[in-house]
Amino acid sequence: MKKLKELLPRVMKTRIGFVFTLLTIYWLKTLWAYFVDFNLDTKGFYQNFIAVLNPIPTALLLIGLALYIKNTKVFYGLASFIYLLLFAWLFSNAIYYREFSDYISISTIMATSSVSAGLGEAALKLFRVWDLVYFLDFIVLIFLAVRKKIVTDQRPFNKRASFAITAFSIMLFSVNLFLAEIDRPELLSRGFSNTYIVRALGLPAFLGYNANQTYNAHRDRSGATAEDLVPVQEYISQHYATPNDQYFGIAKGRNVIYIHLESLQQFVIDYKLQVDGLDYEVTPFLNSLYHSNSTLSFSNFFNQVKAGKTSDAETMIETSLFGLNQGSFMVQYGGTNTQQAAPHILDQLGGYTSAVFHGNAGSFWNRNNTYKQWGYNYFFDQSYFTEQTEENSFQYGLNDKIMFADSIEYLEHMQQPFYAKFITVSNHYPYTTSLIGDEIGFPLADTDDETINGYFATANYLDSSVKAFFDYLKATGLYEKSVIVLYGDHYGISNSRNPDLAPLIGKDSETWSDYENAMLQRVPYMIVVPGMTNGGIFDTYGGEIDALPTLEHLLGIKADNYLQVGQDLLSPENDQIVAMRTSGTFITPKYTSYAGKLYYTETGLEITNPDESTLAEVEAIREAASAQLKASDAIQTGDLIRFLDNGLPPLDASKFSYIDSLEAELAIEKELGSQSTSLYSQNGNKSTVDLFKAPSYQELNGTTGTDTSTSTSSSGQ
Ligand code: GP9
Ligand code: MN
Repeated sequence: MKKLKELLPRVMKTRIGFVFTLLTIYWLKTLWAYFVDFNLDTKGFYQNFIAVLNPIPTALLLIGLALYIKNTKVFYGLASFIYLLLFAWLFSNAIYYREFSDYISISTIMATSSVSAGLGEAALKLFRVWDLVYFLDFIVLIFLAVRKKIVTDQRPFNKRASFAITAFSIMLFSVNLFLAEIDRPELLSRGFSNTYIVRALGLPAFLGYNANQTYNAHRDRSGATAEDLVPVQEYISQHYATPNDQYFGIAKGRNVIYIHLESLQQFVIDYKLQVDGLDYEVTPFLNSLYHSNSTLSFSNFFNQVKAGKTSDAETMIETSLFGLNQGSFMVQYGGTNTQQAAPHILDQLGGYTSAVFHGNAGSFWNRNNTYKQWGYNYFFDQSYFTEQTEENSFQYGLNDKIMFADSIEYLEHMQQPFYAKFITVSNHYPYTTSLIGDEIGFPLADTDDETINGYFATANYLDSSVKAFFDYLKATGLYEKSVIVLYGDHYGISNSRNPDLAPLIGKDSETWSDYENAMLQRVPYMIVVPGMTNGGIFDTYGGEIDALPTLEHLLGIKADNYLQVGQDLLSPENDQIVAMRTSGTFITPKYTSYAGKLYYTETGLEITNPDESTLAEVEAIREAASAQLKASDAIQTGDLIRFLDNGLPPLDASKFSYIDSLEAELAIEKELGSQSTSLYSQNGNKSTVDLFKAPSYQELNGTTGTDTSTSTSSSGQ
């Protein structure tokens, strides 16, 4: 301490010393915030290294600007002022984070109500004793000032040297950006989550990034008027596919349970992996659902995501509108646009309570903000579940069996009917890190690509997690009261890896084509309606954009009242044109246009010289696909639903909070008393948590790790 008292005035004697002192203090305070206040969710040395580095470049750049000033007073004033701004931004974020588990964005600042919710009256409550750490430097400064230890340097800093400092900080920032991009490719173009940006580039850079995004969104939005609704509404009414009488309303009033099957592709359904002459069925449970009479299964259902991946799939499933051509809709618009998503529609029309269960941080893909705009009552993210360890999770979150198991205590307190979505993660790239211990046993494939090799084992784990959850639904009786929808969000094996996958699915790596890449974009889509007997496998061509209208019609809700661009897949009027997000790319039962090439869908034959009539036919399809995307984009980027008056009352997103959700559920249960429809109440106020059982792979298959159910002998080959 004594040393510091001596050293500090000495260092601060020069202007550059003063700048570096401020920089060091800011850096230390940021690290304090990073590791005490924020949950940056960093994993491993590399990510931590980037986090420790990132406060320096921007702070040096900004505080260093003062060095250009000649006048002594102005120099010290400006340097301190910039430092204070940086500090104020850091500290407000630290406080805000305690309430919202997120960082302050431009739209938060502009929406004064939520700022005051975060930083107004309640703010005092959010202060902690430890916050004194943030103010230690001011105490030292006052002390030094009183002791007259502060001296100023009258000599202006060399112009060239000032420039060198600026250049150096910009170079440091580039290094920082480069390291961050290595850790997370496409960080800036895809966005992912505020946490990702902050932990990679720091708070000031996050503000710049967010400002730029907000500006772009604002520009499109402010140019749009109610007039723009006219062509969109026209498109939607012309494109509407009327319900199929046979299925309309068959699931009316039931709970809706969505199971998001991470990265699961349709080729896995009914697939058997051959290893050492033995066949291993990858998804035995999903296969049984696929072939059940109580399931509406689809064999030509395509993912339509782009860079927003999971978030694009969610956007389509919940709103029947596409993600963006660039980046993620949920990240860029999800938290601010007026939207009419499934939870809100079902709440208004059927009194549904809604929740999402997901074992990753709530800020990923900006879910915590988007879900409020979608009308989700509850969002049970990572913070509600068992603490994550190396054993029970990997970089994308908690393992699925544990996520399902931990969800039960919250699910059972939801009022029925409910709309609940479970987002799985274990079957996520790289497919090698999520399974350990007793879950290991399903064989790895034997190709040159490790990613492919691990995919089947994680898919099998996902399958047995889903089975465990279904067993629970059956044990509690929720099963008969629900309709359960399962969908794969997007490919798990990327096109560049497909040639290596080819031999496993009976294809040739050498002749592998873009047609085959296109066909592999199919994902499972199954609607389980317990009690129904006229299910089956439909070969209708469709995609994620069609899921909501399909569900609405099953629930007896006409979809044409909303700005949804998909079509009911059970409707005889369905056009069967699957528009992919990349322009000019589409799939129909007859033609496939993918990666700039045209094919016959049935045979895979490339059409290199189309005749006139083929050209005309293909052109008409191309136009239809582009009209669908155009209508969707107009709605999304123009925020057109804000102008819509279709009788659905506007939603007040600020009334939702995803903190203390169990308490909120219990309060409602208590208030309703004997009227409560939660499973817990219906079960005589007894918990059903014990009814969930998820045996591990080894418990199911014995410790040898060989499949006992479907193995066939190799001797006949
Ligand atoms: C993470 C998860 C993964 O929360 O949903 O998203 P993805 O990487 O598949 O887009
Ligand atoms: Mn995904």
